[in-house]
Amino acid sequence: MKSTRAYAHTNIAIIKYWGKIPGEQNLPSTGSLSLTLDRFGTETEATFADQPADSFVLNGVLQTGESLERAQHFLDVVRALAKRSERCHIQSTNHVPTKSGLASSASGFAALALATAHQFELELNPMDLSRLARLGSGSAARSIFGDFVLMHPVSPIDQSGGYAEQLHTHSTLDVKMIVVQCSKMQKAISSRTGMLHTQATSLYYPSWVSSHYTDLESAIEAIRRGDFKTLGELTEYSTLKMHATLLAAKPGYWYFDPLSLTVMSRVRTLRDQGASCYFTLDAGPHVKVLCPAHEAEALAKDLAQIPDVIAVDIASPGPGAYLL
Ligand code: 2P0
Repeated sequence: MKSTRAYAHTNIAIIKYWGKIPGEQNLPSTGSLSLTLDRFGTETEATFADQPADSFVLNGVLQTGESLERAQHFLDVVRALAKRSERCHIQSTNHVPTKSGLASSASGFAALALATAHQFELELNPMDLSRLARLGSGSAARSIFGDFVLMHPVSPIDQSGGYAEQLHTHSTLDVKMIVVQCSKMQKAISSRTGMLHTQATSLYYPSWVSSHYTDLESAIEAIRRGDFKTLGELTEYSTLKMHATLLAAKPGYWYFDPLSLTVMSRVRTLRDQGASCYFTLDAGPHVKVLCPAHEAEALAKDLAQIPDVIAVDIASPGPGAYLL
């Protein structure tokens, strides 16, 4: 097989993942629940290459340093699983701003997992493909699947869990996610660095971990019932709780900009005026707004009028990762 190409969409967590179980497995300390989007994603091609080490080109730029090392480490795992030794050239294009809190590592490692698993002829079921993607990036485990996705929490008894699965419901919810881009800057603190710092120093971290399970269960239940209001309230609750945990680290830090706060305030004002819309914020300044599909156009139009907003896109629930 000469090369394999795969595409994965980004996903946005409704109930957030933040923090890791110590060890090499990149196991999350919380479960999470996300929506895979039909906008934004990563296309990746894996090719066997007669060269001494793996190479990695992202958006046309040959990668070095940490970015290359993460890809090489991931390929080492795939080679070990496949009991093979070929080196690879990886070519990726992010159709999403990189390192800005728009989950480029989620789509990036999901596409890399799918492309390399096929390239090395690994026969993985979807759950194990999700576990493989998690080794690259926790949120990538969710981008293997489409629509609402549950990342199972890890059991403290036997460490089972740690893989994602599409949430099979017959929900009547018809939602959109409006992505409001608030900055062109790349984030200064990577999610990984931020998580480790938070769990090492934040006064609120133990409560963050112990309270997530209830949020997760309540959100799943809300989706099943088609209860958008409860799901929206939990979306804001989880993101604000996560960011409060970061603020309570030592030193505290944040990913939002003044513009992010302006957008979040506007979402609350629109809600006071009768709209159904709830914000969420990840490890970057962009604000995502969950809303019923029929309200998306009007809300997006309103949010686009906020001065300095860079772009507003309406995303629908999207598919899981696929081969091209
Ligand atoms: C999430 N985020 O649930 C949370 C909310 C950002 C904020 O997962 O270290 O890039 O590669 O496992 O997956 C971003 O963290 O971290 C993330 P690693 P990842 O979407």
